[in-house]
Amino acid sequence: MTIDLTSHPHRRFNPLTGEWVLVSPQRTHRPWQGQVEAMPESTRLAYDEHCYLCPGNARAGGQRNPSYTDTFVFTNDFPALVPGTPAGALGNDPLFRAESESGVCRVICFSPRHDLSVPNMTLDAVTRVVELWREEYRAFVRDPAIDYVQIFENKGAVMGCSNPHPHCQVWASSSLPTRVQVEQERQQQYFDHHARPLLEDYLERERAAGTRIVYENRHFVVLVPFWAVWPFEALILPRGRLPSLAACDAAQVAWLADAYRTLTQAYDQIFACEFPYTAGIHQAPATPGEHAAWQLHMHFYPPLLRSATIRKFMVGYEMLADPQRDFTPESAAATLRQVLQVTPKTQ
Ligand code: H2U
Ligand code: ZN
Repeated sequence: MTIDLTSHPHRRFNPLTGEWVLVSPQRTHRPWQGQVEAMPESTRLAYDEHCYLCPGNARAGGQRNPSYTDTFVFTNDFPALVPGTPAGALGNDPLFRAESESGVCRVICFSPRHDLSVPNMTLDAVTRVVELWREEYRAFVRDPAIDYVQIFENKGAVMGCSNPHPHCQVWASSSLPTRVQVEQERQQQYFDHHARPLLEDYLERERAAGTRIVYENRHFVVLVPFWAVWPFEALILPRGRLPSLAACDAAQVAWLADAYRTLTQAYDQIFACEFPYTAGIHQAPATPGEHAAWQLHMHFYPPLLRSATIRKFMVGYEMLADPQRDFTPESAAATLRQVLQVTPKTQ
């Protein structure tokens, strides 16, 4: 017997991570009397003299930013990883394992404008951000001490972002982080069986189904994954083989910027607010080799559920058993498609 994904509780499997999500579409009308987030601030100045990321200002670490005019990258003044940590481990005790880790943490300012963010920057400006990601990744591929480069953006105070000035972070590490390792193993297993990248096959199936597609351009597709956990979780996937940013040509960089900007514009329309999220790129390790099983992709994990002030919490059953959602990924995709028809304003 087949199942009715629109009205019956069911579990969905994430082939990238091996995790399940519980979907309970029958529950979408349950009452809510819980926490309401404070409304995010809406008016910001183009330049804030107290901001440590604005051009010309002093940072918390004491250094002064140049008077930059588009993007600006610097080494994090309070880095979680530092280069040249002496190699070492705790020994062979399986119950108390520890290994040294080294790396580099960088901060990328997207724009000199304190009041902008990706959805209201120009396409050219967002393209320069993605170009810089590619440059950073390529530089770390040449560094034998670095095995992985995690690029991520925390947006909004609700996501723990310390400053509204548009920026992201780059953490380059000497080993593969756990989630990347899991995705690598699962993509490799799939490739070993099917001789094709998992995410390339997945995208083909999604495009045939159509129900979870949000937006497509020449080189990228934005969709709500079948296994989405966060209410408006999304994935940007390349059309065709693309293991990493290093393999992107100029056109792919620009179209990735377009997909990133378009999705965040849609997000801002859902609840008419600056939609918070954590987003980041997963891609092939920064090590030599073809990495044929890998397909670059960008995850978006936004917490808002029902309004600019009501978020989803990952607590209770989610911390102890499986993540759970009420409305389906298909209905989230339909909402995103619908709001995309409203023209957003730029800069
Ligand atoms: P968020 O993306 O979570 O807001 O973090 C901003 C980073 O900027 C954070 O890692 C760094 C912090 O260490 N930072 C500096 O490197 N210099 C500063 O003057 C302030 C913040
Ligand atoms: Zn600023």
